[in-house]
Amino acid sequence: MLTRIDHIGIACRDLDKTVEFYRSTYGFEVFHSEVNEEQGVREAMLKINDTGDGGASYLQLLEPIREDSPVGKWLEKNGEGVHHIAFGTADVDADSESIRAKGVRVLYEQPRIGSMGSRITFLHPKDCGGVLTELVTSAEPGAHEDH
Ligand code: CMX
Ligand code: CO
Repeated sequence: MLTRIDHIGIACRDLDKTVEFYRSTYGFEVFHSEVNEEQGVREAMLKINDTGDGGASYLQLLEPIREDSPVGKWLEKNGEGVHHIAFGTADVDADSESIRAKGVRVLYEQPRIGSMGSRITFLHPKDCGGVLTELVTSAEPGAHEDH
């Protein structure tokens, strides 16, 4: 069951500058940052609020580390802006299978590793009204200490 908006993914060309915009404009601080080689991004997670399911909602600021990555290609075509939304679930495997059974293309056979050791998959934007949609199951508390 999908129980929260886990994050909104925002594509940018300069992560440090974008982090500074969110800090100076809204007062949001970086909760966590990392490079995800497989996804081709350098990213910062800004925690906005806790959620009723025990999780939290974030902004995920994304700078491509390769031009031919999903975010690199998207930036080239669209410029900076909202790239995807992500729903949180306790069981990404079950939810991706049930959504796949409804005829929506799930991009990965098995979930992959996302921010902070989470497990993630994506639904094809062409099957979701033009919205690239991610499903996320957070790592167990304590599984990823690198905040
Ligand atoms: N939102 C909405 N539509 C998108 C999109 C996005 N973010 N990215 C691509 N599309 C659309 C394109 O506009 C294009 O539509 P048209 O054919 O009408 O022009 C179509 O999808 C195909 O786009 P493309 O540029 O040819 O790109 P690809 O097919 O190579 O890749 C996708 C598209 C969704 C398969 C790829 O972006 C992907 O695998 N995404 C999942 C991984 C990802 O986004 N990782 C970065 C974030 C990591 C994280 O959140 O942790
Ligand atoms: Co994301």
